[in-house]
Amino acid sequence: MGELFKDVPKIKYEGKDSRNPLAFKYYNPEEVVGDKTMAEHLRFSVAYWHTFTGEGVDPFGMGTMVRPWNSLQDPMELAKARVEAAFEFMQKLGVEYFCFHDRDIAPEGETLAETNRNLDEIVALIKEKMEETGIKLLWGTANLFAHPRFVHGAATSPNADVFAYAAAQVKKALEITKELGGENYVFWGGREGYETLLNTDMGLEQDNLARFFQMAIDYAEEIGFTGQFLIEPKPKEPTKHQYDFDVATVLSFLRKYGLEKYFKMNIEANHATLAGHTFQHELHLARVNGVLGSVDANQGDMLLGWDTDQFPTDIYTTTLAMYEILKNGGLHSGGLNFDAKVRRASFEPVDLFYGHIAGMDAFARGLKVAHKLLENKVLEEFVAERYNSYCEGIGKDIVEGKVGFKELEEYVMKNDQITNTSGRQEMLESIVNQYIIEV
Ligand code: XUL
Ligand code: CO
Repeated sequence: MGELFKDVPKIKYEGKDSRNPLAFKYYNPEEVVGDKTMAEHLRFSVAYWHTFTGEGVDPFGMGTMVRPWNSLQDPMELAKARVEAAFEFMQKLGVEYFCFHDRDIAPEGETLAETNRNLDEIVALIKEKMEETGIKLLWGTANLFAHPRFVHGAATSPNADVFAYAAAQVKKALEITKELGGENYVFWGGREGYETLLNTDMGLEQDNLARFFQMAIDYAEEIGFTGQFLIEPKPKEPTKHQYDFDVATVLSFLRKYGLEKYFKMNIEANHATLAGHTFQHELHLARVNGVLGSVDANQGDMLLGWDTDQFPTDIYTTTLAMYEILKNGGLHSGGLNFDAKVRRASFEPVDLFYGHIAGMDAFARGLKVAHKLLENKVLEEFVAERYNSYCEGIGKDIVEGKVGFKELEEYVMKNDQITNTSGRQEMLESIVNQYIIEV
């Protein structure tokens, strides 16, 4: 089809004084921050589904997106044009990773065998493009929620034939993720949840979900797929109650079934806020439990109660997110995947660039602020000091397991006049603001 985004040149870093909307103001891929370049820290990824497959449909109206490939009728021709578009887009943007669901990249056929043949054809084309451009696959996944067969769920469906179908689909998705050198494989719980407990055997459904994960682990081992398995928590939508509600729920699920050593988490900002948490809370909880694997970088709208998947532009949030990521020693095989879509009214192809530039600049700025906060040990020293009572005396004895209730009562009998110190929340918030403004 030739060049598809004709009016858009390669996006360059022009610095904070630039007024060119098609340029980065903060994201300078080569710039070194601490011990790595920005590109190495941030590992940005484009989400195939929103950017190349999404049409801008909402419950009140049809698709609005104007795309250079819209005129193609044949589903395989359309799929091929999207591959061309994806690689042109990612090269122009300077993003090195992408993520996809199996059904984003190739259409379903009449049978599973035909669907798999469609996939193979497109995967071969994607592989060629990856070799040509050096762009890599951050993660692959399977869409186990869109087709009507998954109306009651996939691995948690009451219908065993659906469980089997989902297994066959994930088997193939693992194979193509391996074929394309995918660094991770994601399970987002699609329709794995329930609408009403009046018709649901939650115990069996959760046992089956664990069985399904174990089968995926076994098959990955069999084919030599060594990428990281990730679970992406979300509390609701599409089902009223999703089993992978939040980080805490997923951790307890994994531990119950002895699966914890095989999984890390893919934390999505909008899912965190839907669960009543901040993005930082979910990243922090995953980090302190050693399971912060990757990030779906987006933001929700606090006035709307659903998963709006907007491009992340809130620098306060990206700063605190990057703070957690730096404290995690980076994302390792994970990355910052823009699971984000342009608004339905931002329907021109160039809006796809504006959305990603906004997100990349917001995270680049967040990275620099977070790095400075850490370098100057601004919060670190305050937190260390706040818990200092556990480094000596009775606190040290508690931590080292040397005392029980009897010894503690004995201690308190002699030391029952408590002195507390201020938590200084407002002072700390003000310092974070100062860094955001000045760095
Ligand atoms: C849905 C969602 C998914 C996953 C991949 O809310 O975030 O797109 O990221 O299946
Ligand atoms: Co997501």
